[in-house]
Amino acid sequence: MKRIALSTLLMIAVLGFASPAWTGNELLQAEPALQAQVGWNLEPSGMLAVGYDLNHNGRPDFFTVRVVLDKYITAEPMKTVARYNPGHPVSRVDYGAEGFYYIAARYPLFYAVDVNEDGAWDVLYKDVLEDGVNGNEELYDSPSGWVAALPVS
Ligand SMILES: [Ca+2]
Ligand SMILES: [Ca+2]
Ligand SMILES: [Ca+2]
Repeated sequence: MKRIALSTLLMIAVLGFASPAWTGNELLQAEPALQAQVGWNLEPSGMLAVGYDLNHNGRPDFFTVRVVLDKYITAEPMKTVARYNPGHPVSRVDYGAEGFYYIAARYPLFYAVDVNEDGAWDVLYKDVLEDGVNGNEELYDSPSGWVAALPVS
């Protein structure tokens, strides 16, 4: 009897420890200014990931991931393309004298945290309404397996 009580207590302790950390969005924060980015990358999915180094140790730890709305090659400079697309992040890859431009959605669809800064995302939040960080984001995945058990939603 005593043993049952103890294991129940343990389970409550474990649940109590695990759930507040992962049902909430403690690791999620609003996207910093795009100018503060340390780099960007096109994901295999075709989405645009922007990295940030929030603790300033030279390694990115926070990422935003956006749907790419448009891409094209033009000789127009970055400044001009950005002016055509106000409010949208614009990325450029040099393509000879021209530029290959990616026009991304205004707000991210995903926010990723690389807690141990090893390059593999540990926690992925989804903001299905793409309306910025305002509390309606949901814990979506742990690509690295860092979060062993995601809460059942
Ligand atoms: Ca960092
Ligand atoms: Ca990681
Ligand atoms: Ca949101």
